[in-house]
Amino acid sequence: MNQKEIEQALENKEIKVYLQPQFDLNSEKLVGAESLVRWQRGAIMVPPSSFIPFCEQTGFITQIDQYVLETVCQHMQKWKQKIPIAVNESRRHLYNPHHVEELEQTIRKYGIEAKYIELEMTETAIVHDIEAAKEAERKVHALGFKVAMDDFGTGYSSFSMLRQIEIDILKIDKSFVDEVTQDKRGKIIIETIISMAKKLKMTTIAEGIETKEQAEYLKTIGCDIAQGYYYALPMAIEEFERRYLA
Ligand code: G
Ligand code: MN
Repeated sequence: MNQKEIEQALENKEIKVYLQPQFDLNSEKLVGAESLVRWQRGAIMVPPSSFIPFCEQTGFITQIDQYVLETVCQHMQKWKQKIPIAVNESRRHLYNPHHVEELEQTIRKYGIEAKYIELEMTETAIVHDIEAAKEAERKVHALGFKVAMDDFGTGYSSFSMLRQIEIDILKIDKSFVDEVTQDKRGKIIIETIISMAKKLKMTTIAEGIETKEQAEYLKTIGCDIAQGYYYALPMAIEEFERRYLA
């Protein structure tokens, strides 16, 4: 894979935006979705893990992120039922002084209110440059966007970071969810994360829920929102609309 191939893939619409629904753990109602990219290369579906790191390196990720936001806004514009959609934000954006303006221009173009867009920053990106992340958080919050911390628990110094930066939504990484039904220590850790998040007034989303047992357990410990294969795989936007918004 090289730069030219990726650029062409984006141009030729081989890079697709998928949505994975998120459900309220108590009511089981749809409460949002995360947008995720897929590269449909002929018959092959290239997973994001094999092209996103490359795009992060070259900086092309900023164009992919912009394409995702634009595509999501285009669709949201026609939805009657308003639900928030999460988009993943590359750490690259932290260093682009015009990025926040671009975000605002894009949502304005489609008449989307900022509160319906959740910007996911990974814990690792935030730790990497906490000052830049704080600045970005302040600016996007001033415009009304929601801020989510992605992959919580996989990086380091997560806790001190939560003190320094204002986060609306905590996305608890799949690795915690995986262990939750077998492991007593894992249970204590995830319960504590959720109770802390509540006290800090953050919404909690558990990622990568694959079994009923995991869902039941997360519900009993007060986790707010669920996302994972147990509920639904990421799907094409048209399918998402058909299944959930018709
Ligand atoms: O890092 P981030 O949370 O943005 O990435 C989410 C990734 O996890 C996506 O690629 C998505 O397809 C994948 N995913 C979502 N739910 C599940 C799940 O229940 N099990 C597994 N193995 N992967 C999942
Ligand atoms: Mn994410």
